[in-house]
Amino acid sequence: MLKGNHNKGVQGNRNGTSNVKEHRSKERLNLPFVGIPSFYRFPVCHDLETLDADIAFLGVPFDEGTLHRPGSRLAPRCIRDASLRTAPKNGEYFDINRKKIFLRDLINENRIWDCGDTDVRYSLPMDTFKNLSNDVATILSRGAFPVVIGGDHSITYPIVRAYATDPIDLVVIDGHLDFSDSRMGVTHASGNPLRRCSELSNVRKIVHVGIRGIRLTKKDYDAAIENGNVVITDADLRKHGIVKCLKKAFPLKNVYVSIDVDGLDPVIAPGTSGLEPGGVRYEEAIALFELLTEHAPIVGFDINEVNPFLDPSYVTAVLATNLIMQFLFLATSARHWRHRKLIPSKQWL
Ligand SMILES: [Mn+2]
Repeated sequence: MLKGNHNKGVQGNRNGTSNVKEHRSKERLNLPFVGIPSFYRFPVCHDLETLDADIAFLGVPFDEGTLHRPGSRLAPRCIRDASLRTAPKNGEYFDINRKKIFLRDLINENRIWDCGDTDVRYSLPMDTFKNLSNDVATILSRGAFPVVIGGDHSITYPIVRAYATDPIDLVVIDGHLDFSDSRMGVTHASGNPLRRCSELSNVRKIVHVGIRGIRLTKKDYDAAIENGNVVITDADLRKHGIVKCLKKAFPLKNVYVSIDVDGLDPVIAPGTSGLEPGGVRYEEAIALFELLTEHAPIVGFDINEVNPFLDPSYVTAVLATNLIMQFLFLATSARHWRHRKLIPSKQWL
């Protein structure tokens, strides 16, 4: 009974039928459920050595560092899918809050690419980390800004060690410090990445935002304070607001931003393994991006710990797609964008 009017050569009408002319048009609607999903439908780069981009998306489908419920290995694919809802229309984004168009030139000049996923050597996490460091160093060597989609939070250390930029300051939204040194020989899981980063000679300051919960040990907290980290708790945010809290950590330089979605309120980010009541609100995360991008050049970004198994509603993946884009809107329109220092560590090339 599917008798489309186009078969009869009749002009389209308001009954929802198309006409011949439109049917033959090369223009596509590319609805979110149609086609091959790349991040936000950006073009796909199959060979990092030939990458010619300003911004490079990289997936890391790895969750062998998860303490509790695994599944974040499926986040890059899920976030690609969720991002199709927010793929740019007409080669640009319009932000209603700021009444401003973003990313137009970068999109129209093909400066943003999806570089696929780091190759995961399953059961060999250190080999996976080597692949990840190599991928990030290669992206940096091509002059592109990496946007990395995890994976559990253990991926942040192999990313940061791929930089030779000096100094680097880390700003991390997270419910936890992730500053554990070693537990029964475990040193590279999702609870360790910022401790490992602190051991890199070019990492200067670490700023934790959204810390809360009752699982934190005093030993890890004392170690973070002794290292000079700035710890902004959930209670600090409620009492003083994000602006005042973050300004305490200034000045910062060459900022690397890492977002563990468990840093956000589980009410808006239920799909993650490390749930903690309370936490950073969406508006506070955006305000943090605003402050940071106005303050200093940004050198990299990752978002991690989205677990699609724990969130069939997709709300956490959609949150991630919005956070990524809001971050890119602000970073690319900031005056510091052109001064970003993307220097790869030769060790990982
Ligand atoms: Mn974390």
